Amino acid sequence: MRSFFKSFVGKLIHLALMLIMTMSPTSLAFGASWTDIKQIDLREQADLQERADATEQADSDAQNVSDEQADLDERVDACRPILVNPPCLYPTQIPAEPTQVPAEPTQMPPPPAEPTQAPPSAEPTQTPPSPDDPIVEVGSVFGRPGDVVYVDISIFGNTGFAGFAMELEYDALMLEPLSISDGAIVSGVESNLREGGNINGSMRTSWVSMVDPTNTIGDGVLYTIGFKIKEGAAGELPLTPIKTEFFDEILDDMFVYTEPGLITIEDFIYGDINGDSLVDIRDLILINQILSGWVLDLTPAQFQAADVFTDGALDTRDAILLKQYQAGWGGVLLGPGFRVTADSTGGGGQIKVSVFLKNNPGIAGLNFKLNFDSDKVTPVSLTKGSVFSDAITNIDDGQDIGSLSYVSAAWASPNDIWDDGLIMTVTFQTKPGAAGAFADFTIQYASGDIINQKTDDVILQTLNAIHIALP
Ligand SMILES: [Ca+2]
Ligand SMILES: [Ca+2]
Repeated sequence: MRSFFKSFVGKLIHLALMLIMTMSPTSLAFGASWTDIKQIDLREQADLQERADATEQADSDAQNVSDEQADLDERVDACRPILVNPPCLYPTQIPAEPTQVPAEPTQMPPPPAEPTQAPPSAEPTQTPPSPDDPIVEVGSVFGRPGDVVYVDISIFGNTGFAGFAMELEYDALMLEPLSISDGAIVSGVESNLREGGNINGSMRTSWVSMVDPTNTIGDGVLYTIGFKIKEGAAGELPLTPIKTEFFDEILDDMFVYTEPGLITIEDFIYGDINGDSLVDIRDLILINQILSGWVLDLTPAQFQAADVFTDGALDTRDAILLKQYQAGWGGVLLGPGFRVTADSTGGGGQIKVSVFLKNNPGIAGLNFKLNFDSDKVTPVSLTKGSVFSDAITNIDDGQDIGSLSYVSAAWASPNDIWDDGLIMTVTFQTKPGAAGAFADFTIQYASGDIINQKTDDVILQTLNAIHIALP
């Protein structure tokens, strides 16, 4: 086809030249010179050549298209065995597909693996977290910056255990654990606190019955942690059990339901009327201004702080108490509280420890412990005072008072009582070899232990008898 076209064009050029050559010079005289004709001839030749080239190019293009089609056909044929898989027509996508295909199967296996992993972890967690199981409860208490508060970790609904391990999370910026002591139902609780150093917000405790490796039964306090509330602490500080394991004597899990605790920081300090965290002469000036009828815009917290003789009114009794406190009188309590005194003037190696209630804001129910160091002293007798005189103590059921590790008192009434005064006096005998040693007598109670008739918590400060030289 191409060669035929070429020869045809060649013949046309030859005929044109012959025609021009046979024309007479006269016939040329009509309008064009010989030179002109020559130029026309050359232009025509160029034009013809150009067309020939274009034809050749078209021919070449057609050949290319034909070649590409053949190539495409060839690839379609190559793809046919893979059935309908259009992307394989494109060489760049062909490698991509196969690499995606194996990738998918490798991604697929994990999902079926997960469901098989889930059931074993789901099974143990489904059983324990129910209040119908034995409950391990972290106590909740109130306190102010600078106070030491005691938090009980107790068990209820105990089905019997031979060992346990617990991890309790607390806010290390706000709280500093100072002590850990055994509760009523186990002794010898170990803790990372005993190792010393920074335990950094995670207190670990463990206990294994070394004496008798059988189940320990009964409900009560496992151990008690003493926390110091750091200066600047505020708000509610959670005490969260993050790991709790109990095992019985045949080494089976005893699943327990855990209840976290809370240390609530009181948002005012009795006597600190201007709220600068200090009770000083500035507060005394303020109470005098209040009593003089100055119009001061007191907030509810400032009013509560000023009502140090807690009767719901600001009067001369509050001012007198604040002045006595400023003057450094011993045993002055600003706001409601327990005051513990120790008197060893009776001789005979005995010391009388008395618990008083001061600035009573109205109490309808109360339950507290008087803690003492049972290595150094033994309680020998107890007499009740004028306030809560019908309270029940832990010796009223006939227990041997000498075997107690603390003295507890509980009292309840349908109405608030407002009396101040002596609650009880416990006489202690110094143990042999402990004379001259120092002992602490401290009050302990938790949130919910002291309430008014509206069942609101009543917060009592504690002025404990600390560092008492034993007779
Ligand atoms: Ca102040
Ligand atoms: Ca008052």
